[in-house]
Amino acid sequence: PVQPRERLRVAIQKSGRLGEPARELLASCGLTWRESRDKLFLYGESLPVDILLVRDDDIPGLIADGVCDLGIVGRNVLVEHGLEREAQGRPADLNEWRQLGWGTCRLDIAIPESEEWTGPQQLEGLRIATSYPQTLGRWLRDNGVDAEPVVLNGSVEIAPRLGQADVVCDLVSTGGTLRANQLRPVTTILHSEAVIAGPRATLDDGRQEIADLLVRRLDGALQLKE
Ligand code: PRT
Ligand code: ZN
Repeated sequence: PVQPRERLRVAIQKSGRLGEPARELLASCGLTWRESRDKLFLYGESLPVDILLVRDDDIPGLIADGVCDLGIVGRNVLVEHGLEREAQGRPADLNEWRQLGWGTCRLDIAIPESEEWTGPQQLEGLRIATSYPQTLGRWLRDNGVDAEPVVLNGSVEIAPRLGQADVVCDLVSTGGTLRANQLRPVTTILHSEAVIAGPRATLDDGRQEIADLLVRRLDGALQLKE
């Protein structure tokens, strides 16, 4: 069991694409902080809210385990976590408290440029390189396609050239990376953006009130941006 905590803990990406905008968003809610010596923690000064700086992939697990209360993470990571739990026969534990409108990208199937696209059935029996096997697996089931996910944690786009896979299922924003690898996107399986991830259940020890306050300020900050 997790120790009682009176302060809210929010997990955000330490570096990467979502780290800086997440800090800016929290700052726009009036949160000020000082950095821990090891640079893993930002101690909130103006509100009882601390920030934990982590790899994005760890954010859903940290919330699920009760180590953190909220997180700012891509929907792609959150959905993959939920489907993974489902595959283990466990109930969904997290959901999207808010969508933030930035960090947008698509999880697309991409095939070699030279090939025609006739539809999902074309993927039957093929090897598909991806970092999102659960999300891909759901889409394949929904489309009645039997294909073989090849799980890679980086450099998904070069897998076809290396002969590791036939096609890919990867995140796309400008499409430049796919083009550079002679691949073209043919269908989108998930539309993603940064979201506030939180537990479905109410928080304990007075942290729900702090979370409500933070989310109210977030809503205000998001509205100002519109
Ligand atoms: O170190 P850590 O594990 O925290 O970071 P990371 O390297 O796993 O993640 P990072 O920082 O690359 O991405 C964090 C989140 O940003 C993702 O989970 C998405 O929600 C979101 N996001 C938005 C993207 C992209 N756009 C994106 N284009 N994440 C990755 N990409 C990659 C994509 O995988 C591909 O390699 O960028 C390349 C394609 O970009 P284009 O512009 O060439 O199409
Ligand atoms: Zn990551």
